[in-house]
Amino acid sequence: MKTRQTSRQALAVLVGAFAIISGITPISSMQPVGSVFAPAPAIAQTLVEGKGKVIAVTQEKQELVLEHGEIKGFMDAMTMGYKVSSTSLLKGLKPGDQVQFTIDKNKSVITKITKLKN
Ligand SMILES: [Cu+2]
Repeated sequence: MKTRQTSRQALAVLVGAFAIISGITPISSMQPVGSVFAPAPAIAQTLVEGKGKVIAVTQEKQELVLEHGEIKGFMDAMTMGYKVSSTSLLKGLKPGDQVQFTIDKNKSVITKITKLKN
């Protein structure tokens, strides 16, 4: 008896939750992706993209020296060393390669590198 009551209550909760979820879905699908969950755009804003040429690759130090062009809103054109978020990002890179890269401004770390055709 007690068990049956409990499972009935549980079912009612499930049905209620489903109704709430399906009721919200049409509203949230009208919003731009990410606006419902605020943290996503805030994280995206710390990422900036740049283009440059690989000067040196230092696997041991997890570092890449780049001669890069101006990165709007972040820094002017210069040659400098950057840490990378993972050594796997350095794989296949060699001096002279043209690359496009994404930097996390807060950590000053390269999180993504794409090799461009020379
Ligand atoms: Cu720089």
